[in-house]
Amino acid sequence: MESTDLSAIAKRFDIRADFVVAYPYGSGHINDTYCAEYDQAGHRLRYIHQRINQHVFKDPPSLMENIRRVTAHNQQVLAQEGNPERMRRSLTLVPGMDGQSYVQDSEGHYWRTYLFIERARTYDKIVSTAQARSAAAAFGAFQKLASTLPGERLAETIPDFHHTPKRYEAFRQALEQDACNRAAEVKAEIQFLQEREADFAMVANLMETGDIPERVTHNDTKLNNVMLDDVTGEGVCVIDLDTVMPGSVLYDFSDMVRTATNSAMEDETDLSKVSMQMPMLEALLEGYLSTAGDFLNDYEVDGLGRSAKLMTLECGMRFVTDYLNGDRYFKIKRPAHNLDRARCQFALTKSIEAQQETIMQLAHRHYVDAGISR
Ligand code: ADP
Ligand code: GN1
Ligand code: MG
Repeated sequence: MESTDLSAIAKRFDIRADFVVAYPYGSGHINDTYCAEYDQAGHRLRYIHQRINQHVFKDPPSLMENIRRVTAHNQQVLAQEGNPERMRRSLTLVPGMDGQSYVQDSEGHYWRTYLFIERARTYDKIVSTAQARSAAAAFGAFQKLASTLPGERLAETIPDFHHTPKRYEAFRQALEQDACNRAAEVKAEIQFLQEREADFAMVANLMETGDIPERVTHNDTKLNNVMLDDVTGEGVCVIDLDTVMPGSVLYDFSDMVRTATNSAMEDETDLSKVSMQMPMLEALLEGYLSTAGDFLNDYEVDGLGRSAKLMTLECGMRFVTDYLNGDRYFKIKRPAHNLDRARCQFALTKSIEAQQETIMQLAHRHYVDAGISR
């Protein structure tokens, strides 16, 4: 999109500054994100403008209502705590000129604007255990803040988002339809998934019985959805709130494992480079339990290790499903991108499986070490 179009969108938000320039920003797979620079009486300010992906999110107004409630609640709690950095610690929506949390353009697309979190950045690949600890502590703190959200149940912005057995059903349908004649290319992946069918319901079943409680969770805790401070490396702000909705803390922890322990990029094609790095997982446990440990029940604690691989497995399955469907969901940068991503996730799944016993021991030890009493 041209920056001239962006300037028309920009005018519709309540920004007391002159639009200067806008450019595509970040490496998210879903929304169209732009960083826009403004001049406010000689001072350069940045904002994030985002066009919501309506193919993925069918009901943007209720999605925006979720985000409005969650961000307002977080800001309120941080203000009550007297946090001097509260505007950096939680996303802040900039309303439209009409006071709404979004604006709609002439083509019917929904746009929203956030204050730009300065002096912090996201990472597509982990560099240090300190980063894993900080990211996990920030996601745990986010869950804790969300646990006091007042009002009715949040809308499910994508129904059954992490219901892994239903994701497998979608995979099987895509395979049956084989809309792009790609099924022959994914024989190894089909077998890989068939061999693991018994694992798919490990969280869904316990949620159905109520042993694992439904909580307000983030549901997309990939490493590049948390901003780390440029100087201290601390987890400053959790972003990408489109999937904040009812879920399980185990989805959040398991997705951290997927993105923060991988020794390679999400789409690495040299699979010999892909492995689950145990020191990163240990740092995730430490960081997560430091902020979220005191509200977890026994099933959740047990599940941290047990379901460590689930989101890696599920995400790989989603990538291969999208490949079969003709790449209609995730943004791609090359023809077989989704297949590469899937293969990388499955290689990582195998690496997690190979280290499962140690993961269970570590999870237990860290929980005891955290000295959490209930
Ligand atoms: P997507 O849903 O497509 O992943 P995100 O909301 O994660 O979109 O945004 C994409 C990228 O834009 C992020 O990874 C981050 O680098 C950057 N970003 C998003 N919101 C902000 C913000 N408020 N301040 C600074 N950078 C941001
Ligand atoms: C998408 O929006 P982004 O890039 O942070 C996806 C996640 C996947 C992830 C895989 C709404 O996350 O569920 O795990 O890609 N988000 C949605 O990288 O589907
Ligand atoms: Mg994102």
